[in-house]
Amino acid sequence: MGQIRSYVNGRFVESGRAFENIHPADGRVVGEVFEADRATVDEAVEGARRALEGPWGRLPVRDRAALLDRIADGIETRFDEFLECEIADTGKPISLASRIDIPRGAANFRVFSNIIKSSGLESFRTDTADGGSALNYAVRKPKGVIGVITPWNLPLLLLTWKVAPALACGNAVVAKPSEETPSTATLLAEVMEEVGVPPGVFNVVHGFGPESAGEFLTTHPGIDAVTFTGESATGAAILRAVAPTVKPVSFELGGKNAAIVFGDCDFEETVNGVAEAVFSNTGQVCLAAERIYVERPLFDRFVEALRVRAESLVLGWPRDPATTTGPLISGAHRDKVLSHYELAIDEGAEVVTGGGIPRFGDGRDRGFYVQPTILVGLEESARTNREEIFGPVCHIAPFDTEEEAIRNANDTRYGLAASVWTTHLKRGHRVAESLRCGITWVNCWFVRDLRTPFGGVGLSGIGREGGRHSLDFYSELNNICVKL
Ligand code: NAD
Ligand code: 6OH
Repeated sequence: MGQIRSYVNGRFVESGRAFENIHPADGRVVGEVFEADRATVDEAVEGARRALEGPWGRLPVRDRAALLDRIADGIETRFDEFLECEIADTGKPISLASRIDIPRGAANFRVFSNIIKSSGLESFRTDTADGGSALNYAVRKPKGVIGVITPWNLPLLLLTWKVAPALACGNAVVAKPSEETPSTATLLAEVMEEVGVPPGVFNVVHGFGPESAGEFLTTHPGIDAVTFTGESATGAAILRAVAPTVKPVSFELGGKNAAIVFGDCDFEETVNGVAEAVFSNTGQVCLAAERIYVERPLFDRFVEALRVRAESLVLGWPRDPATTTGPLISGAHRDKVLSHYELAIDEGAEVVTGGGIPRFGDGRDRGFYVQPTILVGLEESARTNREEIFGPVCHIAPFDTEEEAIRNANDTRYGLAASVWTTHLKRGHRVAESLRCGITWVNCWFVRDLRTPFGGVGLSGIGREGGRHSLDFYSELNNICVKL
């Protein structure tokens, strides 16, 4: 995207400091990002506050919804540019970005346009002491200026997942995308401008977390709520930052997700599904399965089938339609993933496949690829089974009873997602319900209905978004009690 500027109060602005935007497939510099300083963040927040006081704050719901539809149209009109930008920033395969990332960017706006149009609220008729009655009903109001902070793994998808409901509820937004993936957020700002979103309603500030745009946002007294997706440790830092100004938060954090494979599963469907859950987006998905538990009679056959799957992945250039697996996001993240591969070996793991860096003999050797990796043989207590790795890697362990599988799956401080693979109907329901997490799939993975609650327990987050759960976070309810 060349030079990438923040979008503040309806203007694209530069600043004195810039950092490089690197293409993860070959380490090439593909752009320069101007870092927002404190004054720029102040200007964004002030612009957002003014927008709330202007016509945006009085816009009828149907007009807000129509604007969301136009934003979705705008993303679709510029689909190929969004695709190019997402690929340049992340190195993810075109097959993935064109199927998931960009379409979901548009879908998030359409879905919340529909949801806000059709949402209603509860009312109660209340008996009063004088023998009469009162009518209670709630009205929904915007929360104010929402700080949106998002990660690099699904940049447009995760940004719009928060921006769409925030705007649907009538808020103004200051968004800080990840420093690794600034481009699609900037393109989204262009779309907002093109379709007539008033200045100040949507702002983008580029930069890092600590002592940069992220922290300027979370500590800003003019920000009314913070919604964040990213690492659990960052969530903890943000909680500390918002404490003095008591801002509400919505957090979608890390995961160490389990997949439980029973002997009665549909084998082909399960191997396909688990391979997707482990390796898609090069394992850089908060919902990815990193701990696989397989009923003992099926264990050897399953490990072998997943090995064949892992070895057939195509680690290619992002624009090659045949590529299934891109690089990791950065050299630093690759170092982290490789250190986990080494740790697993130190802990006594047997490496079924992978474990290192692939060699290509071309520019990809300067990129951040790692081999898809399968590990077996570790204790449950090993760090490899405890810490989120966020790469194309899983550990597979056998189990003997349903109780043991549930106990192991739940033995984590995280609790985002899980999957259960079985053709036994009652068992599917039973096991799903006994797992301590926010999202459980049975015989599938990452099948999304945007009306459903999405979020995690424990280290995996605070609150739920999706459908009316998003409306509840992005608005304040005012209960009105009328004596009749
Ligand atoms: P990260 O926490 O390092 O960064 C996320 C965002 O927070 C970035 O925009 C970053 O600049 C900003 N940030 C960092 N420190 C900050 C601070 N002190 N104050 C304010 N902002 C700050 O996460 P990441 O490395 O970009 O993404 C990977 C992590 O995100 C993984 O742990 C993954 O599990 C998690 N994740 C979770 C979900 C989910 O829905 N639960 C989705 C995607 C990613
Ligand atoms: C995390 O990496 C994936 C999160 C997915 C969503 O938030 C979603 O709405 O599908």
